[in-house]
Amino acid sequence: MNRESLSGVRMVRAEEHVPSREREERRRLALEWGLESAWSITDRTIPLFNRNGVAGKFSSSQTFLGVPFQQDMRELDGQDVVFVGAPLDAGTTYRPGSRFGPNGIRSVTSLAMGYNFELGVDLYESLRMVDAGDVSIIPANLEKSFDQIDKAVAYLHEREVFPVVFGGDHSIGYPDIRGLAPFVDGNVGIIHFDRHPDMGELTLDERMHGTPFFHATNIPNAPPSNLVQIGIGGWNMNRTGVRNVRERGATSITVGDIDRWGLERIAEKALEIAWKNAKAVFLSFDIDVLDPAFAPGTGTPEPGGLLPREAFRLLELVAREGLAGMEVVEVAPPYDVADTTSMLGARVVMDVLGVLVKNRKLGQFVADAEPVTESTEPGVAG
Ligand SMILES: [Mn+2]
Repeated sequence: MNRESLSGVRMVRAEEHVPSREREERRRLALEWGLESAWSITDRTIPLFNRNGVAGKFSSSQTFLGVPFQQDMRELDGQDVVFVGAPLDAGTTYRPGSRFGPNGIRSVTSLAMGYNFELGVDLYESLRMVDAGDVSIIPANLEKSFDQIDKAVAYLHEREVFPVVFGGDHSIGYPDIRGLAPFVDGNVGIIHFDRHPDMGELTLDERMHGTPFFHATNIPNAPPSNLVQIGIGGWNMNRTGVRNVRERGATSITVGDIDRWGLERIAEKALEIAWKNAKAVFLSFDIDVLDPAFAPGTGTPEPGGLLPREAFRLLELVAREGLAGMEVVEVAPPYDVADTTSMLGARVVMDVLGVLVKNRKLGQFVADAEPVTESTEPGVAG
C-alpha cells in the first residue's frame, strides 16, 4: 500500500478543488445582516448576531411565538419587542446546558399562543414583535461573549426596541445591564428573581454566573441601592456574595419574607427600592427562583423556591410600572422534564409582556370593547 492509494490522502488534495463561492457569499451576507462583532473579537468574519443557519452551530431554528425572524439586523427599527438568545453557559459553575435555553424556550411556543385569558391581552394584536435569533457567542471566552452581548443589547436599545434576552447562564446579566445603562438618562433599578444573590466578584478567577450583580452595580448609574433580589435562600450560597450584598446595601428578600408579608406588600417594596430615584428598571429572572419540582431544568436547582403562580403574581405586580428590558436565564433543557422549565421560561416572558401592554407601558393596547383594567399608579418612565 502506498500513501497515494489511501482515499484520505486523495480527498485531502481534492478539497482544494471543491468550490466555496456560495458558502463565502452566505458568510458575507451573514456579516452584513448580522452586523460587525464587538472590538475584542479577532476573527472579523464572526457577526454580532448569529444569522440563522448561516454562521455557526448556535443558531435558532424556530422563533419565539412564531414571530418573524429578523434576518437583516440593519432593518431593525421601530418594532416594540425583539427576542434574542444569548446561548452562553461557560459561566456555569455546576451543571452546564443553558446554552440550549434560547431554543428550549422558543421550541415550546407557537403562533397558537400569545393570547391571555385573564389579562384580556393578545400580544400579536398589541405588539410588533421580531426574533433576532442568537447573539454570536464565543463559547470558550466569557469576556468576549460579554462584549458581544453588550454590543448586541446596546444596538437594540439604540433602536428603542424592548429587548427580551433568553439565557444562557446568569453571567449574561452583567452585559445585559452594561448594554442598557448608557441609554438611561439617570439611574437603572434592577428587580432580580433568584434563589442565589449572584453578587460575588469572581468565581474560580472569572466573572461567572455567581457574579453578575457585583459587576452590574459597579456601573455608575446602576447603584446597588436600586437592586432588589427576590426569592433568595437555601444551601447553595456564596458567602462572599452575601457579604457584598451587605456592604453595598442591596436588598435581599427570602421566600419566607413573601410568606410573611404577602405578594402585594413584597411587590410594593420591590418597586419602591428599584424605582427610587431611578429612570428605568431592568428585570432579571433566574428560572431557579422557582422550586425545582416545577423547574428542574436548570444548572443550580435549590429546593424551597417560589410556586409558579406566586412568581406570576409577583411579575404582574412589579412589571406594571414599566420596564426597560428583561432577561430569563438558567433554563437548561438537558435537565428538563417534559419541557416544564422551558414552558415556565416562556410563560414568564409572555406574562411580563402582557402586563406591560395592559398597563400601557409597551405597544398599543387594543380592545374593541371597554377594557377591564385595575387602577394603577403611573410609572416614572415607560
Ligand atoms: Mn442567578
